[in-house]
Amino acid sequence: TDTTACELAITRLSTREADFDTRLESLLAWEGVSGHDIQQRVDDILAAVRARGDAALIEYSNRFDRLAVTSMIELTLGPARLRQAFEGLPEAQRAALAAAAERIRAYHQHQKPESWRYTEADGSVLGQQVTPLDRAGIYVPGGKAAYPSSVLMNAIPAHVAGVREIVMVVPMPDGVLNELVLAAAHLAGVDHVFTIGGAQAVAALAYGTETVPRVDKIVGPGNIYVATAKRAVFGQVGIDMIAGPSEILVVSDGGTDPEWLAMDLFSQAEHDEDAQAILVGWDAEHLAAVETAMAALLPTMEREPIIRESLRCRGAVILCTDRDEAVTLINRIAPEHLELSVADPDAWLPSVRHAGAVFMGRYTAEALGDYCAGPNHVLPTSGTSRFSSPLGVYDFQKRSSIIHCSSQGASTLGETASVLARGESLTAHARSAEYRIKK
Ligand code: HSO
Ligand code: ZN
Repeated sequence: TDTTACELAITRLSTREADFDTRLESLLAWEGVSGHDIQQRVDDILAAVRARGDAALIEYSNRFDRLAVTSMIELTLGPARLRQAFEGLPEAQRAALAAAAERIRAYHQHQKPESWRYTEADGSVLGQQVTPLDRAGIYVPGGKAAYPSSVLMNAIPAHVAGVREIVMVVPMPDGVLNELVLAAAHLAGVDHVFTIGGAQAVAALAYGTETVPRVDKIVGPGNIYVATAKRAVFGQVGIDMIAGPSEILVVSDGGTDPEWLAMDLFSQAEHDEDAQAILVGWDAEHLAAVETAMAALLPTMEREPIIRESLRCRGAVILCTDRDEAVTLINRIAPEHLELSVADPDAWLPSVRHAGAVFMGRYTAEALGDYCAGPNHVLPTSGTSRFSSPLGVYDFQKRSSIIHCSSQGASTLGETASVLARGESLTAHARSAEYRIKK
């Protein structure tokens, strides 16, 4: 006989089991590496765009996106076209997009690092000057992965940072464009849009062509070809982190409505089959109630097949013994998104050492952060929150060290520098410093 519970396949783990560690490891494992084949094809595309510029871009776009364009003009959208996309939206969408953009801008305004300097007793001044990048390139995927919210999240920090020119690329498969994506570009302060995608778009941004300006850094998600191309051009330009599939870790103390939690897990799982949704708690009955809610809600979901597959392959419900063990799990998993669905999340926060974003309390659904709370939704995935941070204003700026020696400062430092330079047998260094020592 069929029971509802059987309809949901999700891994159940308990920290009490002997093989828990191994099972957790294999659940979390994610290999984002690309094969030799893809590497080779990407290298060819990069070389062609580098050598032949616009002509190669046009050829690849016609081939991969099934177009029939003859000039880059057909692959270029100016500010007027972006504004038109925004103005053509239904009022509710225009208002929601604008409200989200405003909140994201306000949040990132708080992030702006300041230049600083200090003066030493001898009058020497030392400091750090913060400068925005000249140009940033935003990659926006086409098709089902095109998220207007991601356009806002990638471009607004660049704009707030003071980047002089923001260039966006988005493929136009079969000539189809997403008006919401263009409207988001308009709100986010994007200067030019080129309707190109794939490795060829990354190459155009990295090397520049007759039409596409060369940028200093490329950010934004993409498929395996885009990720491989970004890795290959790194060094020529800066890149953001290369993201793995999206993940959520929900920790529940048992006091949140099981349906809310089920839907929070689904909201991550519906992104794609590789996405990961994990629930942790120490109240076995409550965890079972969330599973029951998931089984009941799943058939009502538009993206049921994707959610089902994601939960089956990468999802888990983990029973632990207590709060402390839950904290240990959080830091071990180092999730991209952490929902602390507990009565007193502030009491937990100091023990959370690794998480891309922390959603505090029963009301803070990840979905609110994905769209409009204000913080960035581009976050470190696959455990990389151990050493990296959300995309932010600081990713579009760099720092220059400032050194201004007074005559007395140069004299004092000269003594130290001279000794060290002679130790390295670098005589020009030594003499350059010694000239400035006061007799
Ligand atoms: N959860 C995704 C962001 C997103 N969700 C965009 C909806 N649209 C990765 O953080
Ligand atoms: Zn999402």
